Amino acid sequence: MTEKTGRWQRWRQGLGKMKEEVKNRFSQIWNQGKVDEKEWEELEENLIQADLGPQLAMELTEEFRELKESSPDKDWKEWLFDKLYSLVKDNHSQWFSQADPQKLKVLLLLGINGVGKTTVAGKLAYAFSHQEERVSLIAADTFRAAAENQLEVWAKRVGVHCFRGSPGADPASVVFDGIERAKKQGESLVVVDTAGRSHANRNLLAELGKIGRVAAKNVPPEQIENILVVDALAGQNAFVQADSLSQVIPITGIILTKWDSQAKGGIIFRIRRELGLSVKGIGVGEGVEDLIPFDPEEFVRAVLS
Ligand SMILES: Nc1nc2c(ncn2[C@@H]2O[C@H](COP(=O)(O)OP(=O)(O)O)[C@@H](O)[C@H]2O)c(=O)[nH]1
Ligand SMILES: [Mg+2]
Repeated sequence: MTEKTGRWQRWRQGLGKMKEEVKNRFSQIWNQGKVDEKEWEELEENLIQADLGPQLAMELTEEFRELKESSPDKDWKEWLFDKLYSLVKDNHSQWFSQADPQKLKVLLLLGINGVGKTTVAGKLAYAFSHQEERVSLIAADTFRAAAENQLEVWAKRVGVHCFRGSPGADPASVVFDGIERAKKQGESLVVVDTAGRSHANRNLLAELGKIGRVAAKNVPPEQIENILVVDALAGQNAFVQADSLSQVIPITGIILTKWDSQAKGGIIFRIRRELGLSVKGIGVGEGVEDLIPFDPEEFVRAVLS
């Protein structure tokens, strides 16, 4: 199997889990005569298990129940498609949609430790350099030399420059210097890797705010994407992370990682509904090409196919 087909296969496998939970259950309930209270509750529970969250699970169950009871001649699949699609159709999958292509763009990666920020930085540098962008990486995770080395390995693999500050440098100053350098080099995009930040650590959060302000001061807002990287398995935690980080920096989109390790997919609907943030990409492995762009319509079709 080539790396390319493997990547799409892993994307579909993640969908498969949600399919089982969601589609099959809807189908079963629709086709049976009488549905008792317990079965409606089970449907709701299944939707929660598929990571749609309690609010959406309740809403879908109630609306589906109403449809079954009042319009049994309706096409429930069409109803479900419309319902699910309405949740994701306004997702802005495009990067930097208002940006001036002549000017430098900055893509900041945020999130807690271990979610896959550094890996995403490498994958994005790869993807963008194949779209005619002149890309460099900035290592703003200055706490551990190992973190910078890891980014440097990605930079070599992808064939882009990796900007590093002096050991222990203030990350905001590294971002400033990295942006200056990229401008001088006539580059079109810098991808900034940052240290993991838990919502519990106020100092680190304040520092992230500072990084965001340094970028905002040197680059116009339409040239900046502040991307929250979350593990697709994070469930409720993803929402806690988004909440705390958005208090120090304006989040412009989300990348979900580790889709290949038992993700359930419902989280995408929940992110749209509860955070209103756009999903920009999905990580499906550790390879350089294992980042899938998010297409809302294709996603819903695949869930219900
Ligand atoms: N299976 C899988 N592993 C991933 C993915 N993205 C990152 N990883 C792994 O997750 C671990 C942490 O990634 P890293 O980029 O260092 O996370 P960071 O701490 O946020 O920078 C590494 O072992 C990565 O190889 C993904 O999409 N799928
Ligand atoms: Mg890292």
